[in-house]
Amino acid sequence: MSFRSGTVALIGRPNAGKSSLLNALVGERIAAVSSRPQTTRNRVLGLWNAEDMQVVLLDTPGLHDAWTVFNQRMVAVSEGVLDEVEAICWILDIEPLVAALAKGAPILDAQLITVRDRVLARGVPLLLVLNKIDRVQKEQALPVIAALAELSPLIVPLSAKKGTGLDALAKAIRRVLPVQPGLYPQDQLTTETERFIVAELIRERVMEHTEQEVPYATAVDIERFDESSREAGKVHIHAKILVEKESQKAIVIGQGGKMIKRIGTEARKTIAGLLGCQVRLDLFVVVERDWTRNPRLLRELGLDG
Ligand SMILES: Nc1nc2c(ncn2[C@@H]2O[C@H](COP(=O)(O)OP(=O)(O)OP(=O)(O)O)[C@@H](O)[C@H]2O)c(=O)[nH]1
Ligand SMILES: [Mg+2]
Repeated sequence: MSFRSGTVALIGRPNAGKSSLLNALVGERIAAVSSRPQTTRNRVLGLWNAEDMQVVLLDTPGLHDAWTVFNQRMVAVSEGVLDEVEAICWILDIEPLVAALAKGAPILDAQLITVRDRVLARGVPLLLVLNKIDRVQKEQALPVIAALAELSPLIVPLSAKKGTGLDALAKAIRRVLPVQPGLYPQDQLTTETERFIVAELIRERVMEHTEQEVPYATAVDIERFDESSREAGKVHIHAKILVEKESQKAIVIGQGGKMIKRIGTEARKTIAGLLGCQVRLDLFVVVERDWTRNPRLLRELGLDG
């Protein structure tokens, strides 16, 4: 069978499951996933290596109404990615679409129509992924597929979380990729640095366990990534969790240090899985006022676009 490869953007609303899908396809936890919207802040590249194709997947920040400078930058990142790809994979959470049809409302609300228009304007093949299929009945999914059929002939219902429907997505993507060799070695998972992924996996745990504004006031900076004992199976990581206020620092640390301990324990497990070795993880919570508006810090954190 001829080998195909190419670059595909994963775009969609915050929380649709783009990063979950990236991880499911890559087969490793490389992108942060949390139940909060706007978890992803950067473009994240993952390689989906199948026997007969290599897909360069670009995970993106969720497309939403940008209202702060920081969020505008996130939307700009997603828009920019659309210029670099052979195909666009638009991830939609199927649950609200089922609900819209049940109410007799149009399947795409105003925000989704904006996304649709931006995507169609690119003129590259569009695949629709209806994610979270595990949350609805099959009979409910069929009318959604019918209602979206005019947008694309390539519609794949799946569950990124359960890993079901991925074969159908592979088939659909193969149809739109050119016959050409892969750009990267077949055993490579990503071009992101381990440092970046580790920071993301720590931030993911903060986002999952904190509430209100705290998830959005947080960034993670890896101060030290000591690999001197890696051959012996050990890595020592020193990471700073940046917040904007003292009150947020207190929340991230938690009563008696309970919260930071939980974040550290969970993050360490995932990081150890990713690095394939033992990990010592030291976390420090630091107040850095206005880091989301500080160009120097944004640059240091790779968040300046
Ligand atoms: N039930 C169910 N939940 C899912 C599925 N895929 C993702 N989720 C959950 O949806 C939430 C959001 O997932 P993410 O992968 O972070 O979504 P995202 O689109 O990357 O979100 P942003 O980065 O904020 O734009 C998480 O709680 C996931 O566990 C799925 O197939 N089924
Ligand atoms: Mg994401």
